[in-house]
Amino acid sequence: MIKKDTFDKEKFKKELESNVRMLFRRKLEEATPQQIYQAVAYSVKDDIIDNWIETHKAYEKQDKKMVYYMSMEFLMGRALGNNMINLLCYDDVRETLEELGLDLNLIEDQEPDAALGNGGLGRLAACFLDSLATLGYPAYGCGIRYRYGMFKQKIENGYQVEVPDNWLKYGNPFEIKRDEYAVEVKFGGYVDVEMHNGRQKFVQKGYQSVRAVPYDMPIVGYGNHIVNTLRIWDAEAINNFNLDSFDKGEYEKAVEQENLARTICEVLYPNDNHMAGKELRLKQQYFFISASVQRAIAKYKETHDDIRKFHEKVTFQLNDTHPTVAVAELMRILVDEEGLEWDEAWEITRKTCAYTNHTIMAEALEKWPIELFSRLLPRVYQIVEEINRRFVIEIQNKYPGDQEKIRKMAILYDGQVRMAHLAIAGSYSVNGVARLHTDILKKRELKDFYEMMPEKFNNKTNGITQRRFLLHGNPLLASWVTDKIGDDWITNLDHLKHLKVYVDDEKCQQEFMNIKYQNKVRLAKYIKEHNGIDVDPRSIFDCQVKRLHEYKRQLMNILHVMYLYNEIKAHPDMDIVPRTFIFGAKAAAGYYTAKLTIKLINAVADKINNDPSINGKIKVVFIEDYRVSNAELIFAAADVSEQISTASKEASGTGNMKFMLNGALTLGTMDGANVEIVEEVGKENAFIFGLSADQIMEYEKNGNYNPRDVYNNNQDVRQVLTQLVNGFYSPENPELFRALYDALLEKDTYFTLLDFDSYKEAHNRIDAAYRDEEHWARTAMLQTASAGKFSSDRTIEEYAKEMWHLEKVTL
Ligand code: OAK
Repeated sequence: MIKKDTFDKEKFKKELESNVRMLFRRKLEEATPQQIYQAVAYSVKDDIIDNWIETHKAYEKQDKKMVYYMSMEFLMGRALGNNMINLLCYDDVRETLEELGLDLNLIEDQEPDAALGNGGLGRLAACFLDSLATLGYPAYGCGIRYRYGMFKQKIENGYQVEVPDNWLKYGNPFEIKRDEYAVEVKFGGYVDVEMHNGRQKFVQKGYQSVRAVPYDMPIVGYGNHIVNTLRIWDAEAINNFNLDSFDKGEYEKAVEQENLARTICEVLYPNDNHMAGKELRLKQQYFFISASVQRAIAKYKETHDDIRKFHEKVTFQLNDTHPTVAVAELMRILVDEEGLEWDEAWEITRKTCAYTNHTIMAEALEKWPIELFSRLLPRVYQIVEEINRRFVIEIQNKYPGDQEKIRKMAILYDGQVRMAHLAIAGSYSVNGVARLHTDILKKRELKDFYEMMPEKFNNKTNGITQRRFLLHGNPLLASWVTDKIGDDWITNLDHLKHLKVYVDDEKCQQEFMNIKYQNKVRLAKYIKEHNGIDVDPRSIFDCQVKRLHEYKRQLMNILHVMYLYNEIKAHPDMDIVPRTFIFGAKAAAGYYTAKLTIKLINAVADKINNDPSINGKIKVVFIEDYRVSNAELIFAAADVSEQISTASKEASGTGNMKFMLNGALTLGTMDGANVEIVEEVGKENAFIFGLSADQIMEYEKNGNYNPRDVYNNNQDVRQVLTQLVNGFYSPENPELFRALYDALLEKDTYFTLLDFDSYKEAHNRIDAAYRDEEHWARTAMLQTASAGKFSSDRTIEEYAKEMWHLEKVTL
């Protein structure tokens, strides 16, 4: 048991009043909910600060190795509730606020989500920071302080409309600007060679530069007084020019530098699993990497005098290829600024960097045109050229005369810089994020690299933090679990297995399902407020919430709903367990098919929800602006978790784990981490369907799948497809969904039609299973009881022990 810190209610009330007075010149009774949120947040921050200072002192004193988790994205969600949970004061604060007539839930709702990420990769980074702090590992998250995070999604007339996310509008009470650590980052210009002490020195000249200024956010460990740091960089103009200057060149340069500083951190690119190839994006990458690497080296040098041992105290984890320019930037600093020889610098770099791959989607593979890369980063490009030259020699030595290998593996090829190849060449570790995914990397995507350097490759199956996704998101279930098995699960999720002795206990089953019911009521209320739709909490809540992407097959889900609707219309007395299909998904702003799928879901929802003849047997809900904060409500309320990606395409998935932890049964393909989920819970306790990854890859290789064969032989499929183009769901424009129809019939890249029957049959199994209340309750409990493996604490322990070789700090 972790002991609670002492909490002084009266002191907290006084602080709150004083904060409202100081910040807003108001009395508590006069303050707006937003002002009360700010005041509470500042009180909580006050609780954090001393621990934050002490943690960093301890790191310095104990001189432990530090991981820098480099990521373009940190999808943090809200901080207040999470910080209070980890400070062990959540219930105390809630009670104290109640005494003042205030509702903590409403106060938490005032905080905008810190949505500095798109989806899986960004949220994983956030879970990892929580686990690193909770486990006591020295760590920094390094990222960008986007002025606008992931856009807010509005649904207008069924269409997604993107609204800017001005998350900093009221300021961010938890962050601290650290002007003292600002550094300069240079772009463009050219490279000059100068002689220094008889040695050639490469100097960038004629560049534009910005001032990178870090903002620190505290990452509170659970109940251990540790506070790590998420450091996000903002860009400011370097104001070293004279505004009165009549020198036209100077003046123009100054204006350009101002513009550069203004644009660099303006907005997060809203693409998930997709590379847009925009120049500004490369600027963002180099901006935060150069700043982070410069700062990491400066910090190291404050307490160490031998740069050759840098890798003994520092490791850089590269979250996909987006931060890969770190490999070259570290080389640049070691060679140009620290004066090391190439070979020494390369050894240090290779021992410092490690790369995680998060997708096998070809369109996500980062490749930058050499023209752009070398223009923007002239010195860094020279270094990449040299890395490539030497890497090609290595390949030649290993495979003499094999030109094909060079074509496939070189870093520079066909006018492009291949970032994954740079990452692999410059790292000591390359990992996938679920067993199946890592196997596919080894066997297919990165086969040549695996064969050449097998020792680098390893798997780290993803995980999620139970502190946010059970303790905070599902307080009823969390306290029930604690009543049954104690609270060790909060920091050791394996303990959940002790719930297994209760799965056959009827009373426990009832308690468990009663909690699920209350969470469904909570979500139903949210849906009523936000969508104006009445949903029945006794219906099966069947949920698919994740980014909208063709490979994730939201389209297959809605096609199946359309099929069910046809069935009910054709057989009005059909006996079916009422079902509420819940969707939540943002589509990238420029992703046409994804946006059209959102329109289709909403069109189907409108028609079905307003058809009294089906007696509410099925309902469809599209939750607007799916994000971390409303996700917590959805996971807690779900009966069925839809994880239906085309096998081999979803690297891992983490939503699947959040649903499982909250007792939802998986309806899924054998893809990503679903494979391991099924392994933990037992195949008989999940609804598995569809082609296997091997089968899919076989079809892809042979090109012998023709969706028209399914269309011709399957009456149900034919009917729903026809309804896409006959105006059934879009009478005002029958052709509206033509693009979806064509994509399915012409190619069906993601095997939706081929998997449809098997998917339908899995849904039938769900219908049958739900009728046996006792069995369902048992199976639902088993999900929670089997979720232990999927804690990000386990994942981080694996990274820390097997890759990073970190030691825990002691306070
Ligand atoms: C985003 C942009 C580029 C490349 C990958 C991503 C991404 O979000 N990938 C996702 O990462 C998650 C965390 O590892 C996985 O669980 C998802 O399967 C994967 O799609």
